[in-house]
This record gives sequence, structure tokens and C-alpha cells, in this order.
Amino acid sequence: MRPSKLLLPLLVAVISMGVLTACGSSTKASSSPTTASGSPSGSSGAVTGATITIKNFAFSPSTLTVTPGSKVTVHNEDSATHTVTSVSTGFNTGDVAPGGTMSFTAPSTAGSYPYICQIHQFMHGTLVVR
Ligand SMILES: [Cu+2]
Repeated sequence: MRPSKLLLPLLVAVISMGVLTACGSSTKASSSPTTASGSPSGSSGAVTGATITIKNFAFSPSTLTVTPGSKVTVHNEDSATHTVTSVSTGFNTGDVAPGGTMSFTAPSTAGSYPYICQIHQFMHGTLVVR
């Protein structure tokens, strides 16, 4: 009876220590989301030369179909600044100056992505990814 009485507290101590350290290390790991907004601008193997042309406060074509992750060029032929901004999260060219050209990368997930001009929100278009 003597050896077991000595062993038990030791066992409990070892087990509790192990549980404590396991708990502490797993839950304390704070996953800080590093907002990496810098997308690599390496244009390697352009898929399709899809282009959205803005003219007379309208997107042309109004519905553009591209492959996932392909590069889309936006050309502004108006005398006003426009943007191509997806309604939900997806893409945003930012300001495209009159006569200017911008490009963005299409979403990698297939779907229908409505977009607007942030400045003239009556301007609507749809990017279809498939
Ligand atoms: Cu506009």
C-alpha cells in the first residue's frame, strides 16, 4: 500500500501540469490577421484580354464573362472619372481618370458579380466568372 500512496499525488501533478501547458499553448495563440493588401502584380500568362469600356456613363459590355482570376482591363472613354466597384466584396479599380486605363483581377470563385461606379451609382454592370 505504501508505494501507491506515494505515486498517486505525483501522477496527478504530472497530468495536471500536462493539461495546463497544453491548454495554455493552444488557446493563447492569437491569430492576428495580417491584412496583406499588396497583391503581387506579376502578370504571368494573361488569360483573356477582357476589357470593360466606359462611355457615356455606361459600362460596355454591361455583362462580361471571364475566367476565374483573369485580368480585366477597364478603359474610360468618358470625360468624367469612373470606377468599377463590385457591390459585394470582390474587386475595385478605384478612380479611373478620363481617358485612363486600370485593371483588376477577377474573383477566383465562379459567380455573378454586380458592380457599380462609386461616383455615379446608377451605372451598373455585371461580371460573370466561370
Ligand atoms: Cu462613374
